[in-house]
Amino acid sequence: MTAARRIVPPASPASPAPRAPANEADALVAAVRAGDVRCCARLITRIERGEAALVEPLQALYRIGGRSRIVGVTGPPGAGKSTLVSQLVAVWRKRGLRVAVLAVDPSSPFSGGAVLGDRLRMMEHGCDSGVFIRSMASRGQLGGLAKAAGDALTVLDAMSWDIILIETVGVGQNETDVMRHASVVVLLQTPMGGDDVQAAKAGITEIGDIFVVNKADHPAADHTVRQLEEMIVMGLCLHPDKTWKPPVVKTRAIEGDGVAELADRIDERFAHLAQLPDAGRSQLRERARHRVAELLHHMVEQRLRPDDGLLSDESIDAVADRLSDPYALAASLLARMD
Ligand SMILES: Nc1nc2c(ncn2[C@@H]2O[C@H](COP(=O)(O)OP(=O)(O)O)[C@@H](O)[C@H]2O)c(=O)[nH]1
Ligand SMILES: [Mg+2]
Repeated sequence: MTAARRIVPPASPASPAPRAPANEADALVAAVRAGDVRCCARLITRIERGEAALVEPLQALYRIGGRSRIVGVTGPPGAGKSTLVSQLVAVWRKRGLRVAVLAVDPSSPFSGGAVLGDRLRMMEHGCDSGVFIRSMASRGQLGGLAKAAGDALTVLDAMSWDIILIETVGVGQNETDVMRHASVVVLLQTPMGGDDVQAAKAGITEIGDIFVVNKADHPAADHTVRQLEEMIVMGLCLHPDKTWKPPVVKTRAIEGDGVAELADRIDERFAHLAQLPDAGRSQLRERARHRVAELLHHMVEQRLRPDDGLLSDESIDAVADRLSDPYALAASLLARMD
């Protein structure tokens, strides 16, 4: 990706004549559109708290988004994701691109220890106004981390960063869900001696558009690269786009080796999606469908909270005591949800 091929101009106020916002939602939307990074950070904090009042601004922000390239980086803990993300940011900055990073780390619920580590590692970008870095940990958000991450992406996307990078630990369903917001997913592996690769075991290889074997300084790196390549040829990677053969890139993130090549491969995947309107379109539809399903799930969950009053203790007791059944109760609750 070169500066000349940049598809998105730097964020600038989209409305030429700023008017006095009628209410708080308008003010938030105007600030985000104008690229106000501090407002954006505050908004993400409110999203993390699960504030219901944000629906209106998020609706407006979603409608003006869609121009950022969203790239996901996932893989097991300690594989070198944060190190690689920081290096990718450096490569893209050199290419003249503005980058936002959302590090989603469910493993640090309270202390934020791992997240703090990520922040420190990325500090070299700390003073660069072309970079925005934000961590999200699961602080018991209502509706879960994946939903909060989706809302945060809506905010970042509305700011028209050239690239939005999402980093998650590839271990659970939550993380796979977060990756579904990305157009291009980079799956990180570390070298292993055995016959198997972690990716196959983790069962998430179908979400990887590009495979990275990091820690290329390790003696087993080439072996792991070959194994991954074999697995891809054998079709075990189950990539939904049959016209795309996921490349395998070897990196040494601590030194930045292979990172420019990875950025090129990411570029190629975006170019591939752009060339194949059907693949690009079906991916957009899949992402939209996922957003709707995720929100619907969240809305139903909210309605089932004890303080909502829809689901009474008596009706639950009736199911527990087998006087009623969960099928009938679920159907009647659905019918009563407006
Ligand atoms: N030997 C080696 N170590 C690396 C490499 N990349 C990252 N590391 C180290 O691996 C550890 C975990 O890295 P981190 O980026 O925090 O991994 P994450 O948990 O996947 O985000 C750190 O100590 C890094 O310095 C590499 O290419 N080679
Ligand atoms: Mg990390």
